[in-house]
Amino acid sequence: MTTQNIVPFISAAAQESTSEWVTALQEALPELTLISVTQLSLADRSRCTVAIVANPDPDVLKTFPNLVWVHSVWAGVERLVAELGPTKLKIVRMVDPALASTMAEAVLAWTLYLHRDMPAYRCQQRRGVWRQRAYVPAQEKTVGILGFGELGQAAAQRLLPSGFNVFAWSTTPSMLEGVTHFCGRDGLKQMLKKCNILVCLLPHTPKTAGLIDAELLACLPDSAALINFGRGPIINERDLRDALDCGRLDHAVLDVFNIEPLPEAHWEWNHPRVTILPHCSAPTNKQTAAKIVADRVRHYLMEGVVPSCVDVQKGY
Ligand code: NDP
Ligand code: OXD
Repeated sequence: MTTQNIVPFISAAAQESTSEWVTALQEALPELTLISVTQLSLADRSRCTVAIVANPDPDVLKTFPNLVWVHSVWAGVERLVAELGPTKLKIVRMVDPALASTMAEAVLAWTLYLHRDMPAYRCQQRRGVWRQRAYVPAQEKTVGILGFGELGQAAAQRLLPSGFNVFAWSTTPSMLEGVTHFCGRDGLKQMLKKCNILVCLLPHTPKTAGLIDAELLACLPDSAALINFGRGPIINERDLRDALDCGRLDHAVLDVFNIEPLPEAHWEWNHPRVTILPHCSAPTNKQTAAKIVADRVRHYLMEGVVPSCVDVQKGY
């Protein structure tokens, strides 16, 4: 086996998930040998310039002195960026249209859940209450999307045909037809005033950590709701709890948390205004993802071209 024929898979995840990834990647790269890091000697490791990773232990990455780049099978790479610190190693993250489509479906599903008052009807059912609530058409509701990258744009494209007004907030203005765009903190406050449902699809970076705080939550109209599919630390947890406790925020659908799995004793589990999801809004499809990774690794090994990378200064 020559070294350029070996592509290591480096993961701190459970053995079952590692084996599934190695199998999917091996099928997508039949001309190369995919190997879990545990099976590679130090000599083999020193000859690798590219690796495929899933939240790897940074100490294990250090046993690969000649790595030029790693391809993360995760879309969000904040942990890898933080754990590596200043580094010359290039990080490529997962961008997969199938993942974006799955996320867009989740955004539509949970937007409709909130729009059609499902948490309130569930609560009425528990109490044996037969009461029709006022129906407000989607055309009279605004969904605001925080973060308008691969996932935010796919979500907007799924929301628009259902009739919602769609607003978006990001660093760079986007030109997606039918979407009203906002930038900057003032722009965000302006946008929030109109959002009945706020969807967070931001990456977790030093600038977004704790971004959604009491001041911003107070900008939302009465009975607004929040969906967080980005990362837990983007929402100030204490401010979220206060807003839910006093009913300023009607409901929160949370898929991502400061600590995952969410600890058993955590307040969010039993809060009547919270719906908990176990980081399942957009599971990666290993087959489609493996093909994307394979194309990039193959192109690099043949042409020496490293795909477009995460900006480690910005953190995404
Ligand atoms: P992208 O990098 O494509 O998009 C990120 C967006 O956030 C861009 O529009 C960017 O703006 C914007 N943004 C970043 N920082 C700021 C800021 N400080 N102020 C304003 N806008 C900002 O990422 P994706 O859409 O692919 O993914 C987003 C996140 O979703 C991931 O980082 C991950 O955390 C999460 N995720 C969650 C999953 C789940 O199952 N819950 C699954 C997959 C991803 P600009 O481009 O203009 O700089
Ligand atoms: C994520 C992912 O970043 O599932 O959450 O890829």
